[in-house]
Amino acid sequence: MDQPDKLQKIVESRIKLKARFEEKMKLTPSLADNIPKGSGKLNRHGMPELPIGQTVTFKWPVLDLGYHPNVPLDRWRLTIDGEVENPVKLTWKTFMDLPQTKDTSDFHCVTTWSKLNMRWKGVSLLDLAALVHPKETASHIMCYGYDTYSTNLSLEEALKPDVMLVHTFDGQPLEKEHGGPCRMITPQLYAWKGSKWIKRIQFLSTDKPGFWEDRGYSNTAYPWRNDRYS
Ligand SMILES: Nc1nc2c(c(=O)[nH]1)N[C@H]1C(S)=C(S)[C@@H](COP(=O)(O)O)O[C@H]1N2
Ligand SMILES: [Mo]
Repeated sequence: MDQPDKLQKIVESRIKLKARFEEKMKLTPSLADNIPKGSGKLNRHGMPELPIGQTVTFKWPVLDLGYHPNVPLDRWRLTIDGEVENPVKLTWKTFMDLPQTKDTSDFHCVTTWSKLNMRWKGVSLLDLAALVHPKETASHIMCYGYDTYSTNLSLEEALKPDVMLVHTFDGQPLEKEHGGPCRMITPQLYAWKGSKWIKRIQFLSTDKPGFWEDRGYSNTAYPWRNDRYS
């Protein structure tokens, strides 16, 4: 298939996926909550800019398991597999050939700092899902990092338009300490749901806990409900 045909296929598949998860997505906290808890002006999602218990930081702290894997671009691979019709193993080139999205969003760490208005560029998870065609049975994903990290998400959260695999922050390549060359971001959930140094996205037919979810953190991780621990 040549490039325009491939893009056309992704666009068609994206529309179908959106329709398939529309109803479930409406029931997620960020769309269903009438009284999100927080303060400050309303953000782009119509929610108070600062979720309850959070403080704005202008710096960008580094939080992880302490090991920063080195992933040169020529050795970088992203596997997307599990409950999908078309599993793929992308190289940096095939990843960068996918539709590129720019977005500005916020970052809320469960340790109570929030960094607002971060400018990202990357590939939306919705487009990656459109590429691999999740089977009808697919309901969740598990994301794995090159540092052995893992974190899980429901598809109704993962397919929100601001969930992305980003390679560029503020016009510069994402720094290694923040998960470069490529990490995931989940702006409407606590930031631990976004794996740095992302290596694999596995589609699942049942939910299962990732690294922090297994260690007492909330499975749903919704900042405007102070939903930190389970
Ligand atoms: N691979 C990987 N991803 C990870 C983590 C990790 O330890 N390993 N930590 C998570 C946590 S708890 C947070 S708050 C954010 C921190 O991202 P930052 O270091 O860029 O601020 O990354 C998340 N993603
Ligand atoms: Mo965190």
